[in-house]
Amino acid sequence: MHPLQPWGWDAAWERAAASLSDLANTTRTLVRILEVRRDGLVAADAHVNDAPVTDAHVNDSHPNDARAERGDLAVTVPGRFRHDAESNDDFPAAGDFAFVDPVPNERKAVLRALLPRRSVLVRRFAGRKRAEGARDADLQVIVANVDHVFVLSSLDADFSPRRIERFLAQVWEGGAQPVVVLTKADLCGDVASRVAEAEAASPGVPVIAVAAARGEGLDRLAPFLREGKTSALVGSSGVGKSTLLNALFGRDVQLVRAMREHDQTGQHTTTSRRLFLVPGRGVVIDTPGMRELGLWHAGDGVSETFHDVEELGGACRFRDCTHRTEPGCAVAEAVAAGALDEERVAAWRHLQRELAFQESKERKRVRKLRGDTRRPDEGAGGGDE
Ligand SMILES: Nc1nc2c(ncn2[C@@H]2O[C@H](COP(=O)(O)OP(=O)(O)OP(=O)(O)O)[C@@H](O)[C@H]2O)c(=O)[nH]1
Ligand SMILES: [Mg+2]
Ligand SMILES: [Zn+2]
Repeated sequence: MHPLQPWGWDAAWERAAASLSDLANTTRTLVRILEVRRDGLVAADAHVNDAPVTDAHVNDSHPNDARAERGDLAVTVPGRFRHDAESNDDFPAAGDFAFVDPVPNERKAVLRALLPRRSVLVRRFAGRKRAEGARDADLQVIVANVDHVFVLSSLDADFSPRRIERFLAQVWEGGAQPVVVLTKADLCGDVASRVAEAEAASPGVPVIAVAAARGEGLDRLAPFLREGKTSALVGSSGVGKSTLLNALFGRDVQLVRAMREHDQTGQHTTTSRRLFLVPGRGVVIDTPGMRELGLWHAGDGVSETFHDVEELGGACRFRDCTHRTEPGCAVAEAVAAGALDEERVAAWRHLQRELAFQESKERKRVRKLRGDTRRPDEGAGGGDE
């Protein structure tokens, strides 16, 4: 068995690594990046020592311990990975597989190249806020190479089908499979109708209600949490991502917000993205709370999320119908007949507008990137389009 197999390594990754033949011949060490920190990366490695990596990341010390655990490899990132100011697509993210050059006799290595990503979750920064690790980038790859993204939404006052729709559009676009998880079911008097609302907002996506603090509903997540697969937990701060991870683990590996604190303090209990190897359940990535991922090049994702609106729209008289006041509008007819929620059409329209704006920006960026010859390890990084 390949030592990285529990971390998601498979035959397709083997081929991807082999195709980077110059690196495969000179550099023999492959890693999966577990966490991105200000001072470097924490990785699980395949070749540095002979011990199986299966229990490399089980944290026997204090949860959220700042020190690297025994078995983890500390990887430094050479400056050339930060050079591209337009976009930090090439900057390593939690979940990336990479080649590294080990430092002899130390649990340290230097990043060499990333393997092309299979899927990404990208976050867009509004205005001038910067992504970690990049000088000016307004984009950040939050996690790479995930099979399932659990979009968590709590069944309390903050419940919002519209927010679920926006998360789903991003997940589809990034190439992962979404699963909607409604948390804190114990706090909700009418779980069934909330589930129905969430299902209406996410056609074709499983919707699962859980009360992770009581261990309820976790077995329904099992089909997605398989060995060798990677899942990420996303959602607003306080929805219960870390509580769910701890419940899956069967013990506390991540800190959870103290009970009495309010969710509205703006404080995040989890502060970085991190991969955990959960025995029998594959790899699970906990993330700090995000209300939104922002929308970036999410065209296909919008179509998936709103395929009911778009399917009906195919029967409208005009091809570019905005489903407002146009004659012969099949969507307006469906709304009038009570077959389609009007808010859903408004949400679709809102995303369409944002999308048009993003796409014009992105076309400029792609043109610029094409002419950019400074990029290190051409062909080894990025790979998401
Ligand atoms: N009643 C109830 N409370 C829960 C449940 N799951 C989580 N909580 C509570 O919700 C609060 C936030 O939980 P966390 O797991 O820290 O939330 P998080 O999503 O990891 O938050 P960030 O790390 O800030 O993004 C804690 O006080 C938990 O005890 C649940 O199933 N039922
Ligand atoms: Mg957390
Ligand atoms: Zn129409």
